[in-house]
Amino acid sequence: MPENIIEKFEIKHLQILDEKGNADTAILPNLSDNDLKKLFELLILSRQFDQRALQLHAEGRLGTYASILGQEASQIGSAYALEKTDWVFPSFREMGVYITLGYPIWMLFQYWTGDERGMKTPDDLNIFPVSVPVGTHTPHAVGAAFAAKIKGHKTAALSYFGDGGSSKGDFHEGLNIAGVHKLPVVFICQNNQWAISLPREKQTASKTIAQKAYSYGFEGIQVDGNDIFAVYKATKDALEKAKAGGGPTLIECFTYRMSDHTTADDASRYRPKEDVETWKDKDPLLRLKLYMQKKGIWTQSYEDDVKKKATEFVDSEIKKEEAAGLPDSKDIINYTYKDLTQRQKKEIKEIA
Ligand SMILES: Cc1ncc(C[n+]2csc(CCOP(=O)(O)OP(=O)(O)O)c2C)c(N)n1
Ligand SMILES: [Mg+2]
Repeated sequence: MPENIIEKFEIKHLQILDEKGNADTAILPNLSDNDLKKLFELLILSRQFDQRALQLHAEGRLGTYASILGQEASQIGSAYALEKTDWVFPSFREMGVYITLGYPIWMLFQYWTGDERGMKTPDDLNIFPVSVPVGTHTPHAVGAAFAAKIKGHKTAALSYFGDGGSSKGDFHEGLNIAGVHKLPVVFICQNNQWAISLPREKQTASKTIAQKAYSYGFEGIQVDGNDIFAVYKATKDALEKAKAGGGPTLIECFTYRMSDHTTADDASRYRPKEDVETWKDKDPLLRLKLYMQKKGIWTQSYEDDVKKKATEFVDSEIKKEEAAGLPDSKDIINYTYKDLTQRQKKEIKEIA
């Protein structure tokens, strides 16, 4: 009896902009010079935020922080493809996403000092608070997509998580339901090769994370996560497909965590220095800069000016955050439930 193949799949890897700043014009997304400058400026601003957060931590002015260094294109490229009405469910390493959506930077600093008021999302932004528990927000994104489908809203939900997050039950439960109901949801896995000290090879035996989508009946694609054009294009296409009733997509952004896991970690204890050196050449910011230079829309004075403005702006946001003062100590009890329990009423009196 001949064997009959009843299912086949293949995984594409999308790269548009290479390490030398050359772009494949046949598949280049439609981005104006103004868009390119905005992307470049967002990359610089996010990097400045990140560096200042690390410095503030070292000075004891900020709590434990998770750096985004090296992952900026995955975050900014995908967030730039969103419409205002789409819903975003981030993990804890998505400061580039918040910044691209226009989240107040001083509030991001506030959050990382341990002050939860920083996560009181402004009313006009559809982004959920940081999820520190790994992966638990993916079912939330799926739920939001289900609601949008039932209500007939033309919106999509987007969940960000890491390679480590793809091992969680929440990931599989979320993708399964999304596939069954063909929901308008986009899953973005930032495969930065590490989950704290656990390397990608120990996370899963499958060759890509993208291929996991096929188990749930929808498309998965791997993109060069340090190529802002590839990330933007894949996300835009996936969002359009979702809103047109075509169902979910899993996008694996193949990237690298250039920093320690968080400020509480020391990656030099478990990963080779040479790996980090190799990835330096793939820097997302350098790549866009080289492309813009070839196009004649980058000059050194333009970059100096962008950097100066980003530095001044981030510093002024830090001042604003520090001037906001400490939260009311009763808040720790006030927002646990809608109404205070008998015991909480007693406790709150003790604080006062
Ligand atoms: C449910 C849960 N388990 C464990 C942890 C501890 N933890 C924090 S981050 C992390 C690794 C996450 O790796 P990955 O999903 O690849 O994201 P990355 O940190 O690389 O961005 C772990 C195990 C947690 N926060 N939540
Ligand atoms: Mg990871």
